This record gives sequence, C-alpha cells and structure tokens, in this order.
Amino acid sequence: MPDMSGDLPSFESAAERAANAVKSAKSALVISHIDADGIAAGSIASIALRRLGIDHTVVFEKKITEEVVNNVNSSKEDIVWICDLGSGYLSEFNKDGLIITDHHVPDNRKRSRQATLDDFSATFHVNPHCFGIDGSIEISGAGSTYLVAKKIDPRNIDMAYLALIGAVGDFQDGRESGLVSLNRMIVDDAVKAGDVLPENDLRLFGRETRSLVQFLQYSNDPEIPGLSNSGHACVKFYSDLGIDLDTGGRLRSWNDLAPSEKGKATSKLLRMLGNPMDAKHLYGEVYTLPRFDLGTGLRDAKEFATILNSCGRYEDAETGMRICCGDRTALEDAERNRTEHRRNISTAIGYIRENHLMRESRFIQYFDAGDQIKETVVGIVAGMMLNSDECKKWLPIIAFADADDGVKVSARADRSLVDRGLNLSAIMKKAAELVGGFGGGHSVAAGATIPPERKEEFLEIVEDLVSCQVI
Ligand SMILES: [Mn+2]
Repeated sequence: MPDMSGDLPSFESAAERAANAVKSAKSALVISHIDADGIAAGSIASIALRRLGIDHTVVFEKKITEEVVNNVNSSKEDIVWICDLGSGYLSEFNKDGLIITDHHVPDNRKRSRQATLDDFSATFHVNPHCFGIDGSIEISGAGSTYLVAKKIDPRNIDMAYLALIGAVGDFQDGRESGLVSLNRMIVDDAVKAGDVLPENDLRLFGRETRSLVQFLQYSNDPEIPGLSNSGHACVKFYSDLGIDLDTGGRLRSWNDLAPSEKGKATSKLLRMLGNPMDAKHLYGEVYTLPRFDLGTGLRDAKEFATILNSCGRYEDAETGMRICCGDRTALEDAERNRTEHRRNISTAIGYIRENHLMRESRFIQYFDAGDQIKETVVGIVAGMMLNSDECKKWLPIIAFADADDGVKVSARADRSLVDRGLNLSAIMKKAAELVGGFGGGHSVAAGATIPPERKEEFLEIVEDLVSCQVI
C-alpha cells in the first residue's frame, strides 16, 4: 500500500464503475485538456477504447466553455469521457453516460445537489479529491484516466508510463523530488511493464537533448551559483573535471556521460549550491523511458512531457497524441510545427515593424494587425513586442486581430504595472462588456472579443480604465 491518507478502495470502486460504463458503450466522445497531462490522458482513454473496439473521436480543449458544455450535453455518443478537465463544471452537465477522470478540485454545487436530487446515477466521477486524496501531488488527470483503463483491462498496464508522463507534466514530482503515493503505484506498474527506469540523477531539464554546457547553463530550478547563465563557467566546470564536451565531433549530453563522470560532476555541483534545501531539488528521482532512442526528447519523462506541452501550446495536441500512441513519425511533425509556429511569430513581428503599426497614447500602446496575424498568436506577438525596444515597458500593450466571431483583443503588461494596481483581466472584462463583447484573463495577460465596428470606442474605455487603476 502506498503511503497515503485518502480512501483508496472507494476511489478504485469509482474507477471500476466508470470502467464498466465504458465497456458497455458502443460509441464515445473523448474530451481532454490541451496540456501534457491532458494529452497523455486523452491518449490513454483513446487507446483503451480502441482496444475495446469502441468507435470514438478525441477532441482537445483549453478549458470547459459554454460551447463545450453544449457539445457534451447534446452529444449522440453513448458516453462522453472527459479527461483532466470537467470536475469544476459538474453541475453544468446533464449528459447521460458521462465519465470524468480529472484531478482538479470539483464543483461543490453538484455534490450538494446530488444528495437531494439523486441525479448522479449516469455520471461517473473519478476524482481523487472526492476520496481525500490530493490531486495536486498524489495523482494526475492522466493517472485518474489510467486507473479506469486498468480496471477495463489489466493489460492496459502498458499505458502506465503515459500516466507517469502526465504527472511529471503537471510537476507532481516537484515537491518530493520524485513521484509519491498513487503516482508511486503508477511508477511501479510502468517498471513492471518494462517502460520506465526510475533512477537517481540530476533533476535538471534536458538530460537527453541538451549539450553538457546548456544542461548547466540553462539550469534555473534550482539555480547553480556561478554556473547558471554562464556558458564560460560551465565549460570550465567540465574541463576542470577532465570531462570531454564532445565525442567524435558530436556534443555529448548528460546521459552520454559514464557513471563515474556523472558521479564526480554531481558531487561537485551539490557542493556549489548556496542553499542546502536546493540539493534535494537538484538531485532526486528521474524517469528514463528505455524503449525510446537515446538522444531523443522521448527518452526522459520530463522532456517527453515538454514536447507534449509544446504541441498543445502550438494548437497541435493531435500530434502529441500520435506521439503517445506510438507513431514514430509524429515527433518530426511536432518539431516541424514548432518551427513553423516560431516562423509565424517572427513574420508577424516583422510585419508590425515594417508597417509601423505601433501606436501610442498617454496610458496605453496598441497595434491593429487586421487579418495579417493569426488570432491564435497575436497574444504571444503582443508579449514579445512589449519586451522589445520598440515598446514602452511602462505602458500596457493592446493588440487587435480579426477573428471569425469579431475582433480578438490581447492585452499584456509588465509586472511592475500590476504591482502599481493594474488588473488587465478586470479591464478587458469591463471594456468588452461596455461595447457588447466579452473578456477576462489574468492581471498581466488578458483578452477579449469585441464587435469590429466598436474598436475605437473600446480603446478609449481601456485608456480610461488604465488611467484610473495605475497610480
Ligand atoms: Mn492535469
């Protein structure tokens, strides 16, 4: 039994009931979150359904919106299986045959309503929080989904490594420098299946794909005094230890080192840390996936999760799912997409510069990209412009791009402005509502969608609101 406080038997029964509901379905719709944990979760659900011969489609969502709720409630499929999402919206769903495998804090309204109306029978809610198990560290969305898959068929244990990647993607290994509790059971399953090799090593990012120098130079969690951000010092660090940076003209990665080389470099690094607490963070359990080729980002769980996250960020969760489903060509596609995405962004920035689109007023700066910049990247472009020389750090930046349902607005601000009282989320919400649109977000980064003909009016309102907030 893992070291845990919650009610594991009840959690497992919930997973079993969900598994039985899945097995009796003829068709399914899977909805999963767009990050690494969600992509791993959606892949587990999809593979489990495929093995049962159940027709299904998988869609990825950033969050549960009104549209998603409508799609769930009006779906024609026998079951809808929502992964790594959904618990916060329980009271919105009325679909008969709904399975939710999530680890976010649930919506309490449904639970209290359930007690009085007993309308819960067709919803199978598999969430650790309902059983006193901490979903922020003990199990992820992919883990909850895996529990159901394993109840469907014990042979699905060959997907335990995907559940592990989901947990690592959600940083569940961060606090204890390794996975604990239910995640530990998942590690054991993955080891049993021969997919994972847990080892103690440096927990820095890039054991497989970064050069030795970059591996230390870009370390930031924790920072290594004297080495982080200093390439020269990192080169000297290795040469002092007599460790070669390349072999036969190829740069070596951390995992290319012999155990003795790793050993002496590790002890020296641990001695260099300023804070003794950092040692536990720097050195601990990491997860190698020996079935994947050396030097690819798939051989290390943390790097694998990062690839999935970037697929999601670049609107390409499907390629991430192909990677999880074992498609060996998908990794190249993911890299090509990432390159293309970066090219789109630099073209967009060039377009703003060449056409002198930046405008400035007393309290804000803004540009209108029209239909020349995709609405999906305009926020990233605005953020990059804000950090460039053309823009003033002390003014929030507002960007417009045409979208199908109106004009998409992205707003970004330097954190120092937030410290002075700026809240872009509140501003976007209020200004958008005043012109018949909608908006929201975070204090440093927010967005809105507004009717095209009311752009000017919207800008004036934003300007007024910023001037009132910032002191
Ligand atoms: Mn998650």
